[in-house]
Amino acid sequence: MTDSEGNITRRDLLRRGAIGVAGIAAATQTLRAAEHKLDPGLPTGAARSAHDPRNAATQGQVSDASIDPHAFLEQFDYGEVTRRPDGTVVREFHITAVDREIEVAPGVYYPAWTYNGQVPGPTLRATEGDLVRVHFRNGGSHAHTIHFHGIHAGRMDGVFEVVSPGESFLYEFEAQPFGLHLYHCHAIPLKKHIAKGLYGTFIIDPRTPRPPAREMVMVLNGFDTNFDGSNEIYAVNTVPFAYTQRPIQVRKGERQRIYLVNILEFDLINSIHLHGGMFHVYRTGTSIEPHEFTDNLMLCQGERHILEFTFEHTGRFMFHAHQSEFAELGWMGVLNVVDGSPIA
Ligand SMILES: [Cu+2]
Repeated sequence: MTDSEGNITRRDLLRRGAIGVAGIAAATQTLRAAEHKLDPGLPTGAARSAHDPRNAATQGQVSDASIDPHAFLEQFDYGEVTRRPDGTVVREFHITAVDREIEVAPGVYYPAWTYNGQVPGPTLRATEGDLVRVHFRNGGSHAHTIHFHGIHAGRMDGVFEVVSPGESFLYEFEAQPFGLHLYHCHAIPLKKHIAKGLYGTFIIDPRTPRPPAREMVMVLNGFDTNFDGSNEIYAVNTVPFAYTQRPIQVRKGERQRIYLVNILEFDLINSIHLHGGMFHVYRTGTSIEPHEFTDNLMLCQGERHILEFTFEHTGRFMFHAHQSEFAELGWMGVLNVVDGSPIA
């Protein structure tokens, strides 16, 4: 239960069925909370499959996450749309930075900094050539910005024009190039402003749309719940094991398109491994031709790619970080492939 210095390690906590520790007292409290949430019908120490979702390191459900991980998968914010006389589409988005405590695992609360109260921030979506206008208001207690990846003027880059609490800024640029981008705060210390939750996905669709598919956004993130400069929790879309406890329903024969963004702080690399199928990789989403066909992909910080795959078999298939430690601390999910009418 302790390391050579007598401290509880995150791995030990994991084995005991809890994560998130701010000192031993808090850890003990967390363990008690977790024990209360254990399934009473399970015999103590009974041998269960290591992959049984009930063996996940968290038990029970979060009740106050900033997002519903299942709804978030398919939530796209296209903004308020108007058209200029020359036909240009204008998309207006409103984003407010808000300090908010969120429940990142059952009983584990994290004092996040958020865009619009949620982590990740809303998934913004435009089409190549649109005029994007983002009305940013800083309702938080620290200075923030929004730095968009993509092509735009220096003043719109969200680095040097820092927005103080109570102030606003209008970001305006043409959406280009098409691809899978992201946005995040660029105030310093950068590591802190990102790790606290100020990030989101920014999709620019090509003028000629991609083929029909079931589309999902997966933001790979984590939380340093004891502020020691490393993550105690790893997740897809904030809530660890959300898609293990409740698998994502997928139709056999239907094309799946994942917008995969790695915004994990503290760990230099992250990865995704898919079971039972192989995926095409469109690196940074900036090509309509795939670059690679694989079942395992590594992503550095800020790297993001579009993945496409179609299941040929029904059944439950895991997807997870291939760093086993990340998987066991929350970055793990299940796709439940069923027969049905594919849409593509
Ligand atoms: Cu910030």
